[in-house]
Amino acid sequence: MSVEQCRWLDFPRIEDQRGNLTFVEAERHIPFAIRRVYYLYDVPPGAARGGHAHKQLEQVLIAASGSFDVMLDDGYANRRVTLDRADRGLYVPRMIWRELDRFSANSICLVMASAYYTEDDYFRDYEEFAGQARTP
Ligand code: T46
Repeated sequence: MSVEQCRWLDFPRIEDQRGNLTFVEAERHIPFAIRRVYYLYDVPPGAARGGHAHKQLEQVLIAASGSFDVMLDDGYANRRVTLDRADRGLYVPRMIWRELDRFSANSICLVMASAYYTEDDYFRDYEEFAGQARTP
């Protein structure tokens, strides 16, 4: 996997005088079958989340409110992106280390995931992850 395979997904945005509406349709907008949805909220100023990679899990992250940064690392290269639009998702494939920080006040990180939660799917040690990522 490469950080270049992390990509933006643009969702429909319907605007009217009452505000905006964005919808996400499973097979149409998300490149995997959604098995789980979770969200990060009430993140205190200066806090960081993530700091791990997944062996198999694929995810789409959305800044449903506010903004935050995601640092993506494939074991060779890294890339930092800002999520600040509720109508745009970031697709993160398996075997990408991620770290989330710079959460704005009242931000919400909404995540759609390809599998149920299991701790067995996590690399929580960077060197262990990088060793595996660099193995041909
Ligand atoms: C990711 C970033 C963006 C569950 O019980 N079920 C779940 O679905 C999740 C995601 C977590 N948990 C438990 C596991 C830990 O005891 O909640 C606790 C905190 O999880 P974690 O430290 O992994 O949270 P983050 O915010 O560092 O990472 C999460 C996801 O784990 C991860 O896949 O990409 O959000």
